[in-house]
Amino acid sequence: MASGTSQPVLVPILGDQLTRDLASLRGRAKDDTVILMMELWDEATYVRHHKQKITLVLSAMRHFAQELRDAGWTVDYTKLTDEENAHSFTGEVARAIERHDPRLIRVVEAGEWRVQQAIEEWPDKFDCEVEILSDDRFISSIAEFREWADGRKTLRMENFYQEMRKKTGLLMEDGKPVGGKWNYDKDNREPPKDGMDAPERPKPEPDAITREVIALVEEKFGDHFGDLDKFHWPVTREQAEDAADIFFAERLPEFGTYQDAMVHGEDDLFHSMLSTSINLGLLDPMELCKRAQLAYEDSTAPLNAVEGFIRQIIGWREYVRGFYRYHMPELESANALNAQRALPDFYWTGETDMRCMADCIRSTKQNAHAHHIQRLMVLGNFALLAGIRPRDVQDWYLVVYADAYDWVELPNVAAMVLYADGGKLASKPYAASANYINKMSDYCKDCRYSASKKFGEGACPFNTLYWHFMDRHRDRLESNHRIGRIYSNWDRMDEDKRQDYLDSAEAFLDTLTPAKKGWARSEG
Ligand code: FAD
Ligand code: DLZ
Repeated sequence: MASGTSQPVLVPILGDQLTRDLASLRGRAKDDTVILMMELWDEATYVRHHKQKITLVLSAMRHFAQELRDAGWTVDYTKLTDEENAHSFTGEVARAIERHDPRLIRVVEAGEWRVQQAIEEWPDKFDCEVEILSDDRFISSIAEFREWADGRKTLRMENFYQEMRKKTGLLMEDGKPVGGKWNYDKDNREPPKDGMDAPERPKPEPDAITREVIALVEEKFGDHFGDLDKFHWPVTREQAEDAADIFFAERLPEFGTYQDAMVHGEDDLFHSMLSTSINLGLLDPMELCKRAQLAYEDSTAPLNAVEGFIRQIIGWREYVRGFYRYHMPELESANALNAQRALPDFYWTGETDMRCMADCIRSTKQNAHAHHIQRLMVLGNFALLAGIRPRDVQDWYLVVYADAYDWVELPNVAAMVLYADGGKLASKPYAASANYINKMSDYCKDCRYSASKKFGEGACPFNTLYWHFMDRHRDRLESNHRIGRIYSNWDRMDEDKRQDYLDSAEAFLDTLTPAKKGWARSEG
C-alpha cells in the first residue's frame, strides 16, 4: 500500500507498457499511487506464443517492476506462479481493488482489441472511478486516425505518412520534404552483394531474472514452438538503448539500400532489430526517429536510409495501428479471397525443400524473428498464393514472433499479406513468382527447385502457384489497373502451357500436409 493515503490511485501497467513516461504515471505522486503489474495465464496462453516471446515479456516486466521500485514507486506485482492468480486482467484488477480500495483506476488503453474491450467494461464492473487514457507513445491517436480515415475512399499508408511527417516535422524543411521527395523507396531495393554480411548486434546474456523466467517457461510452456537456448533480446531500457546505439552507429547507413535484401543464414542484415523493444515500451519511437534524423544532419547516414527508417515507424507502424482499430473487429474474420486451405505443417517444422521458406522458418524458430521482407515476400507470399485460411496464418504469425501483438500482426497479415480485407490497405496483392525471391536473395542458387523453371518436375512452386493464384482470382483482380495487364501475358500463353502451370500447382498443393491441430491454440 502506498503511504500517505487510505484510498490511493491504482495504476495497472500492462506487459507492453513498460515505460516510466507512460501517460498514467505522468504527474502522479508516488505516495498516492499503487502500480499494479500482472503476470497472467490468459496472456501467456491465449495463443501458444513462441517460448522467447513469453520469456521476453515476463523478464522485461520483472526488470521494469524492479526499476520502478528502485525509483520509489509502490508496485504490487502478481507472478504467474502465485497461488492465487486470477488469470485475466479484469480478475486481477478486481483482486487488487480488494487489497487497496483505490479511489480511482488510471489505465492506458490496451494495444490489443480484445484487452481493450475488457478494460472498457471496468467502469461498469468496478465501484471506483476508472480513467482510460490514450496511449500517447503513438504519434497518432485512435481518434486522429479515425478523423483522417473517415470519408476517404482508400486508406493508403503513403498519404497518412505525409500527414505524420507534417505533424512531427521530421525530415521537413519550410513545409516541404527534405531532399524534395517524400519517399525514397526506389532506392531501398538493392539485392544483396555476394558474401554480404552485416555487423553483429549486441546480444545481452540472460541475467538472474531472465534465467529464472527461462526456467519457468521451460517448465510451464516447454511444448510451445521455438528455441530458447539463444535468448538475447533486450529486457531493460539500458540494453535496448545499447542495441539502438549500435544500430545507429553501424547499420543505419546501409539500412535503406538493403532493406529488401535476403541472405541465407544472415538473419539480421542491416535491420534495427528494435521492434521488440519499441513494442514493449523500452524504446520511444519518436526518439528513435529524431536520432535517425540527426544521423542524416550529421552526414553519418544517407537520406534513403534515414527516410526509410522513419517511414517504417511514423508511417507503417502508426498506420497499421490506426488501421487495426478502425477495422476491428471485422478485420479478424475478413477473408475476401475466400482462402480455405489449412496451414501446411512445414510452417511449424521447417521441413520443406523450398530453401527460402526453410531458412525463414529456421530463423523464426531460432530467433523468434524474421525480417520484414522474409515475412512479406517469402512466408506471406506463399500463404497468399497457396490460399491458406487467414485465421491459420494470423495465428501462426501471432505465435511465432517476439514482437507480435494483435494490433500490429493482424493488419500486416490479413490486409498486407493476404489481401483478406479486399484491398483497403494495399492497392493490389503482394503476389510474386520466384523471380522476385531470386532477384532479392541468394536463396535460389542452392535450392532443390529451379527459379527459372516455370512448371513441371523441379520448377519452383512460387512460379506455378503464382499463376494458379492469378487464374483463380481473375474475376476480382482483372479490373485492378495495377495488376490487370498481367492477364494479357497469361492470355498470350497457349492453352497447353497455361494448363501445365495449373496442373503443376495442383500437384504441388496436393503434397502439402496440413498442420496438426494445437500448435497455435490449445485444443478444447
Ligand atoms: P526494421 O526493419 O529495422 O524496421 C524499423 C521499425 O519499423 C521496426 O522495428 C518496426 O517498429 C517498424 N516497422 C517496420 N515495418 C513495419 C510494419 N509493416 N508494421 C509495423 N511496424 C513496422 N512488426 C511487429 O512489430 N510485430 C508484428 O507482429 C509484425 N508482424 C508482421 C507480419 C507480417 C506478415 C509482416 C509483413 C510484417 C510484420 N511486422 C510486424 C513488421 C516488420 O516485419 C517488423 O516490425 C520488423 O521485421 C521488425 O524488425 P526490425 O525491428 O529489425 O525492423
Ligand atoms: C504477451 C504477454 C504475455 C505473454 N504475458 C503477459 C502478462 O503476463 N501480463 C501482461 O500484462 N501482459 C502480458 N503480455 C502482453 C499483453 O498481451 C499485452 O499487454 C496486451 O496484448 C496489450 O493489449
